[in-house]
Amino acid sequence: MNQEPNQKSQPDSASNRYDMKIDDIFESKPESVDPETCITAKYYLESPMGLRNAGIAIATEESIGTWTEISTTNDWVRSKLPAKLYKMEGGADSGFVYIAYPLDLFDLETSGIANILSMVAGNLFGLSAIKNVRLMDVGFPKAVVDMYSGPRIGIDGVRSLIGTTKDRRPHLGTIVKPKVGLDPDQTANVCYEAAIGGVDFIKDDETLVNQRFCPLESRVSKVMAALDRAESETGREVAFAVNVTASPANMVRMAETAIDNGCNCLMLDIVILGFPTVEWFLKENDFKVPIHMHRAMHAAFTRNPRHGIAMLPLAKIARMLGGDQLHTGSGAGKMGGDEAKMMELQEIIDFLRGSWFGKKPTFPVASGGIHPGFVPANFSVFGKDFVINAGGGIHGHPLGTRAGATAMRQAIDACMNGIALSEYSKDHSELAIAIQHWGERRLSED
Ligand code: CAP
Ligand code: MG
Repeated sequence: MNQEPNQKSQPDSASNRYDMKIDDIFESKPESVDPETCITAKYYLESPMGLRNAGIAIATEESIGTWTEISTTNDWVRSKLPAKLYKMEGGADSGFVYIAYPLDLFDLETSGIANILSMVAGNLFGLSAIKNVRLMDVGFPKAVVDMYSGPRIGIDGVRSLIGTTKDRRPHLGTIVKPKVGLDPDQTANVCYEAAIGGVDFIKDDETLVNQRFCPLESRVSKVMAALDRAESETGREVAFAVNVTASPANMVRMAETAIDNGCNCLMLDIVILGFPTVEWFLKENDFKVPIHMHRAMHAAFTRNPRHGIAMLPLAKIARMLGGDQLHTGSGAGKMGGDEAKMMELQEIIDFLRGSWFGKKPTFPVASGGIHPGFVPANFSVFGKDFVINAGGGIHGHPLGTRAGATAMRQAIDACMNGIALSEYSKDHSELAIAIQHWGERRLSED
């Protein structure tokens, strides 16, 4: 229900401390907000001061106001820079507010994503008069999106690397497990087994970088040699995403080392790195390999449905900065969730693969607690254009990694052919053993 801000009634005390005239902040006609000249943000909030005053507080705090009247604002500031509360949906004390931040507010050239986040996701989370607030979505105009490369390789590029341009099936990925501890030779052996078993993609786990027990240079050269050996037997290239999450100077050095040793994919833990570092790394370097974006730490602020930052804004930033693959959450797994979570997931998937100011699409990655029995549930959410990752779901197969990868491929093939796992497993033993071991999440129509 759209409740137009009522300009007549005076806001209560909580908001009129802000040094703003009401018409500075309210855009009473949502259609008059020009999305080409603003960054827009949608927030869910709960506040005893009411939806409208809470929206005022955010718009004011994040643009030109503060908590009290000040004598130093001038007419130019008031005319050019106020953020505008332009739409509200919901009840008196909770619901959604939409705020437009004029591009003139930002330092897009030198500060970039840092400055954007300092406004649309800054102090507002700590405003004491707002009980809960969650950034649900952010809208970037073309002028902002054009400042970034977006995915350089994109879904089609990753598919042509792996050789699935024609059959466009989901890519099968795995994470070397144990997540840390294997030496380079042991890591290479796990990768060889997974490649022979049928994976398309292997990644370092998010906590493995260049530890003494598995130095990056040695790991990459041995793994790539093992994958070359597997390719000579299977005819299939496998991408290996090397985690280079580190301080900027070390990231570049490690990425160069990885590339020099044949690496064909780089992985960044984007939340841990921080978006300005990701922005810098991808703007200053083009390693000409897919960039796999892991989102470890995201749950610190994406998980609570009433407070924090939803995954959709992170997904938009990730694609804009240049992520070729992005972890999105799974349709079933250890980090899956309820109906609302599934709706959010669908929105993220649709965005990543949708058209967006000419940017290449980003491969959504389903991961976390996935095993063959969970493939149909993920397939029903993601369709074919996604990467389905299984770590424990491959290396925990009773017959080992190779059989685990084969079982996952069999589950994918069953879904591609519209055959229930219970049927398909009758003549695919690795799948049958996996289902016996972990069970399966049946779809209602099975
Ligand atoms: C999966 C994983 C990934 C999670 C991250 C892990 O391993 O390697 O980091 O998928 O979650 O460490 O949990 P398993 P998300 O397959 O063994 O669970 O993809 O939701 O960001
Ligand atoms: Mg992991």
